Amino acid sequence: MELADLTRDLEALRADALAAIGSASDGATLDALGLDILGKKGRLTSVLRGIGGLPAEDRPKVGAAANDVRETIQAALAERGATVRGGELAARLAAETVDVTTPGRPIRRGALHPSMESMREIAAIFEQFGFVTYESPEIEDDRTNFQMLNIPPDHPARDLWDTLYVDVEGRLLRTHTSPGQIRVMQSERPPIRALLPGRCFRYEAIDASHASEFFQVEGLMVDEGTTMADLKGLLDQFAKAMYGEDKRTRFRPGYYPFTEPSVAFDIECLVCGGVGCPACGRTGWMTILGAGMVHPVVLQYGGLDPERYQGFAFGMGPERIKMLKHGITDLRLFLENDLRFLEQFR
Ligand code: 2NL
Repeated sequence: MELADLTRDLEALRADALAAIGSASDGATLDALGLDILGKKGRLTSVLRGIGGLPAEDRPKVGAAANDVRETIQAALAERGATVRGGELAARLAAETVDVTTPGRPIRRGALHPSMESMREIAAIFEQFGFVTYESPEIEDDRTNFQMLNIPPDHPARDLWDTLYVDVEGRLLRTHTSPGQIRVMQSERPPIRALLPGRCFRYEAIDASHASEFFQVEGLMVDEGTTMADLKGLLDQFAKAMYGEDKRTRFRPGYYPFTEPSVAFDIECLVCGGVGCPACGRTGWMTILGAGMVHPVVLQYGGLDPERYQGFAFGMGPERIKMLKHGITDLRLFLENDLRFLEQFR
């Protein structure tokens, strides 16, 4: 082996390597080339194997030339590497771009049923007055649903609540949420401020204002020295919060077996403002709920001493509260689940 041959082989390797590196188009090819040329078992190593056959004085020259070739190739690998890897990154970034300005896919949200929404609106107002919401069973016993509310078995008032019975002796579907208030009185100590929303059931001939299933929201307050004036003030604030601060309200006499005295609570007609129109039967007033002072006998059934405690109670239909607000004239719309009706409350 001659010095000239080795030098020529080295130069050939350099030229060949630079050409291959120059035409490599991706990082993986460059990595393979680097290994093939400069690796332990690479082409440079095999060229240098010939060094052993050279005269001793020629060996350093070949060593220097080999180092120069190695550095040139390393520099070319690094430079080409920077170029192709930069291109690869740019291509990947372009391919994986997320357009943050693309409008999102609309999510179809659920909405509360208007009966539920109405109950929540009512509760939100009374919660501001310190009322706490309770729930109680839909299946009741005759005693709690009727007798403890001063409605004995032969009382004519039972005609007002045509009852749906269940297959268990003495059990029925509650006709109002009042039995829940009895349970609250039995389990809590005054001062009591309870709100009781819930589903009620009656055996009714169904028409625009009667259904066999409906909701009721009842309120109960019991404390020492509670008066009718407290009831009027509270309901007046409720009506103003629900229908507008400018609305006038009134009590007129009513009858419930569980309250004495009993009242109907009216608000000035939301359609005519009190002048009189077909919507209010030309009276100028609309009844929004019934109320009264809790009958002493009912307080006693609730475990409270009527000599010490007085209370008031009120009950309303959440559907009716919403019907008055929106001029809806048929209660059945709340039960039919017709989307054309429900969608209007989204
Ligand atoms: C109405 C009228 C009312 C009550 C409910 C009640 C409950 C107890 C004692 C006394 Cl435990 N009263 N509740 C009182 C007056 C009226 O509801 O027409 N609701 C739709």
